[in-house]
Amino acid sequence: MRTQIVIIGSGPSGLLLGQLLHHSGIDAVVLDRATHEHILGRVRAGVLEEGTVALMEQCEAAQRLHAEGLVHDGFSLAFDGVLHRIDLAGLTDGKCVTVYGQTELTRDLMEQRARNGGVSYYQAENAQPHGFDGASPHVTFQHDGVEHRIDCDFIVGCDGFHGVSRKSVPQDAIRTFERVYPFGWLGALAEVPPVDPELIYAHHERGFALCSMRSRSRSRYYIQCGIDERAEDWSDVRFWDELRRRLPEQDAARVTVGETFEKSIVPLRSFVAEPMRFGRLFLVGDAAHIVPPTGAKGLNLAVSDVHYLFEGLREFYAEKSHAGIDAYSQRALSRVWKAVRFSWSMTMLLHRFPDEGCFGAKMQEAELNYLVQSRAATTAMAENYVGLPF
Ligand code: RFL
Ligand code: PHB
Repeated sequence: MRTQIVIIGSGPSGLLLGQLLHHSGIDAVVLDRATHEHILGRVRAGVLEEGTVALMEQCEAAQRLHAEGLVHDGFSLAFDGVLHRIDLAGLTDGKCVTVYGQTELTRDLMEQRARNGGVSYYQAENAQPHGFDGASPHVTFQHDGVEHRIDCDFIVGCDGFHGVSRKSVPQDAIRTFERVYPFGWLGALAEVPPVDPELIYAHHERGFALCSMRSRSRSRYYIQCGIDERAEDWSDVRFWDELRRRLPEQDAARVTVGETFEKSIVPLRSFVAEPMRFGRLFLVGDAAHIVPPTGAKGLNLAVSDVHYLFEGLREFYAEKSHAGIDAYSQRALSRVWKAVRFSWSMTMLLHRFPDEGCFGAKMQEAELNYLVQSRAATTAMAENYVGLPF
């Protein structure tokens, strides 16, 4: 079999790239080792930047997002028993974010791909990119017990942090940068109205907490926890108690409790692989970089990578120009590092770092106070949170 592009990974970045290519008449095959039910069972990101919404519109997949997504023009920081609202729109010339679950965005893109007759292989085993350092790249994999080989012009690794694409690159061709944080996030969903119409990021001596949502009737909450803890050890009673202890009293009193589901613990990490192109193989999204979720940047960064790569590939096929694909890695990384910095700084500001002692805690307090008193500092936070342009 032959196609123009093989995309390894059917998460949001692989599917979005597939749709954009389809709209430009460029053929792509998408492979994923998981089933599509498994992919749609994962609870992940919730906050979309305007650039992400615009790309969903560009591939005509934004109808449900516009109907069901919640547009937020602000969020709150909670510390010292008080909520401080960050007026995103007021500080950024009217920019907002949209709260719409990654699961729903992925479902919209999957359904659109199926309607357009795009070729996808789920449960593709042992996918392996070959020959990307020369002129004849191809991907091999097994599906339903049958060995497949797809020849192509380019291979795109959209296969997440644990995928095969980055691992296929010779060690001496890639450089990685990493920071692992000494805690995790325990996340839970509950079929209860959110405590506040907007998100609350809470800094507390017991640890960080985040109040988010999926709709006006479904809440998504996170609390900082130990890296070695187990979700099973967190009963609903313990979870709600701990969440409320970390919020200002009057907000804690507004929390509606209920049965939680999808309780799980995620580690927090910053990671970047450079470059993001190796001959005819490109890395996109979590395959190339990871940010801690504190800044709500991971999915949005995957989408800006898709934008740069799509523009490069479109130019390559329409104008026979290599300029866009040659610039891909440098353009993407320039935005990636800024989001890595922002996510790191939000993480450092809001979490409890047991090893940093009293001095570290005082520095966080001083920074939080400065942040909410200085329009310049709040503007910088708002500008990064709504997403830097791409
Ligand atoms: P994905 O979504 O991980 O998809 C990769 C796909 O590749 C497949 N795969 C393979 N397929 C074939 N062969 C192999 N060898 C393969 N190995 C893997 C996998 O099955 C999968 O389907 O990567 P992608 O597309 O780059 O998307 C990235 C985002 O998923 C991620 O950055 C975000 O979820 C991060 N994130 C958030 N991002 C935001 O922008 N805003 C948020 O509010 C936000 N909150 C979050 C988050 C991530 C979280 N977790 C769970 C880490 C909150 C959390 C709790
Ligand atoms: C979420 O709703 O899952 C979410 C929101 C904001 C974040 C991280 C996760 O910063």
